[in-house]
Amino acid sequence: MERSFIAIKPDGVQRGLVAEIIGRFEKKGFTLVGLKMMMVSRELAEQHYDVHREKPFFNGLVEFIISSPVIAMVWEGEGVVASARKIIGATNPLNSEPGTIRGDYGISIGRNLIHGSDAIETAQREISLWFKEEELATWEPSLTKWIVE
Ligand code: DAT
Ligand code: MG
Repeated sequence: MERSFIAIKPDGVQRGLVAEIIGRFEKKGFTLVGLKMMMVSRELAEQHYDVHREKPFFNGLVEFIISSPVIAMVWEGEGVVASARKIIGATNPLNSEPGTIRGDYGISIGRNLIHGSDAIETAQREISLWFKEEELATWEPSLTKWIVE
């Protein structure tokens, strides 16, 4: 079953948006299979954002991610990777549609609240970077038959 790595960044936690953000994925019908609150090490932040290592915003991005706790999650469901990106909205919150998380709650690209994997292969890499296998719960909610035909 498809899985995505989703993280509420320090601004989302500091602003008290944890329940609101988790609720959007729950209400959509996706299944939460992993969740932890953590201070992120510099090493993990740099590995997570490795593709952006040469970008001018890389150092600021890493400093931001390690500055305050993050909620790291794995969500499961058919099409979850692409769907989560839609729920999250465009990278720059001023361009994100209203109704998306970034569109509803953000203004600045450096304070865009949430991370979501951008492709299935990226999700697999990010999940194994952030979670040990035993931290993930494989389960089928009894509601599934009322959500997926
Ligand atoms: P996304 O988080 O939508 O996948 P990304 O992978 O291109 O976006 O960039 C990762 C994060 O880096 C993004 O959420 C916020 C930050 N970022 C991206 N572009 C930026 C820019 N031009 N200036 C400052 N921060 C930026
Ligand atoms: Mg990205």
